[in-house]
Amino acid sequence: AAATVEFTVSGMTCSMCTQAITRALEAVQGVDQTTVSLSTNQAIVHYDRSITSVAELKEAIEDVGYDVTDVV
Ligand code: 9UX
Repeated sequence: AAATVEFTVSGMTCSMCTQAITRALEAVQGVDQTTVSLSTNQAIVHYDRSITSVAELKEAIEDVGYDVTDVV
C-alpha cells in the first residue's frame, strides 16, 4: 500500500548531503520517490508500507550520518 512520510533531518549543510540521503533512501526496497530539501531540512518519502517501514527509512538516513529529529 502506498504511503508517504516526512522526516525532519538535521546535519544537512550542502547539496551533496541531500544527494547522499536521496541515494540511501532510494536504495531501500519499497521506496518509490523521495524529495530531500536542504532549505527546509525535510525528506519526503513515498514508499510501499507492505515492503518497508518508517523505522527502516529512518535507519537508512541515520546510517549515512544524519539525525532524524522529527517524523510526520
Ligand atoms: Mo559536504 Mo554535506 O562534506 O555533509 S556533503 S557538507
